[in-house]
Amino acid sequence: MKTTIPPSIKNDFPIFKRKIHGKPLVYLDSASSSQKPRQVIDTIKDYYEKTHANIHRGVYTLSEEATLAYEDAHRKVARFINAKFKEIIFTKNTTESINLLAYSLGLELKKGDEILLTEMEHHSNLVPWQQIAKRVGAAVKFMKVSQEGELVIDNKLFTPNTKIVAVTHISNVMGTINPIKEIIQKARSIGAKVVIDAAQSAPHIPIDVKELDADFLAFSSHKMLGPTGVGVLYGKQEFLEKMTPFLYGGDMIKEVKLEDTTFNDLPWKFEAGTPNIAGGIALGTAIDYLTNIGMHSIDQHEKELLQYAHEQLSKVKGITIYGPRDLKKKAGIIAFNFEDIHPHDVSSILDTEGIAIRGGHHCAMPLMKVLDIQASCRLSLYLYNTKEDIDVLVKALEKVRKVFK
Ligand code: C6P
Repeated sequence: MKTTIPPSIKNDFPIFKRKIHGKPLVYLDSASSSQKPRQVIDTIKDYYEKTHANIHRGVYTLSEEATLAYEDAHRKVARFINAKFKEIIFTKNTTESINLLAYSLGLELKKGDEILLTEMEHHSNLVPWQQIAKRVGAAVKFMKVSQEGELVIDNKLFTPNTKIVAVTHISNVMGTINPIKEIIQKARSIGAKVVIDAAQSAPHIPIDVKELDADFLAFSSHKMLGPTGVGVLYGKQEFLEKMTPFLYGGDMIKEVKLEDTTFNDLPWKFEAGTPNIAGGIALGTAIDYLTNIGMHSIDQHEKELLQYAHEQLSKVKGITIYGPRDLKKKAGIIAFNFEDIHPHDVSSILDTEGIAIRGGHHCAMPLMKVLDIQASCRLSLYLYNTKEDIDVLVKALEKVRKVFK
């Protein structure tokens, strides 16, 4: 059976010409960061060769061209998730997008207010809330995670004191797809604002913020074929208009007097200082690339590969897989342990076969505790992966077993 996206797509990604320890690269770590197509790499090169100047400052050709291209990238991201231009803020990464919210929304909380998170959050959607809560005296509560890696949604946690609910859309460890529509509705019924960490969903499945009715949504360019150093924060315009900026300085102002300052229109009110112009424009190219292939096709392709990977890995003796057994509840991420071999050792030996997977706590230490493990191996899939990649991995695991026999 063929997968939705043909293996020839790898030709668009120059890195797949590389050999690692003399072997073709099998890249199974896109949840950490994706590889980049030629189009994205060329955009960065072209920009610096032909267009670079600072944005929103000069009234000369180069500055105007750079400004238009950077603003156009915001428009592309807005269309990608069905948002308005004013609702798309470029940040450094998902982590900065969430910090922006924690500092802006979180610092307005009072003693007795509650922030509701889950036990499966990446540290980026946990530590900022935890630390800001300490400052203001708010409480942080957590939705539990079952042994099958699914959220246990307890109505009692949604109280009149809950002001912010911040949840990951897809677990970066187990691939669990959380029922965010249900969570958003519950939050809505108690008047809490909802923050969706879409770092692992926006690159892989179609997202429509209007349909979801999400208040805020954060993701990173580098996990969706774009460059590092650019992140996105979507926020409903009505909320962003009222929020205080997180960073202050140039470009985010309308008028500055020695005594006080008025702030710029959205989205620039939240983009202080010279941004990553080339990176932002190249994110626009990544969005074009993903849109041309189609997010539904990418989703379908990854579902096919996930099923194949599960079938093949389940045949390997000594494998323990974490996360939902029902693959309909799971995205293209598989956390596993192999025999009692440390995930770092598994990863290092796989590297000698040209295979890149991640081993460790995956920046989700509290989840490791819930699963009662120190660490795990993790493979993660994207549009350029093939069934052959899985076959190479499964074969290489036998080599790992031999080394540790
Ligand atoms: N997860 C992983 O290997 P940044 O680093 O800011 O671009 O993304 C942070 C982040 C936030 N939320 C989720 C759900 C994530 O998966 C990540 C990044 C990578 O799982 C690197 S730790």
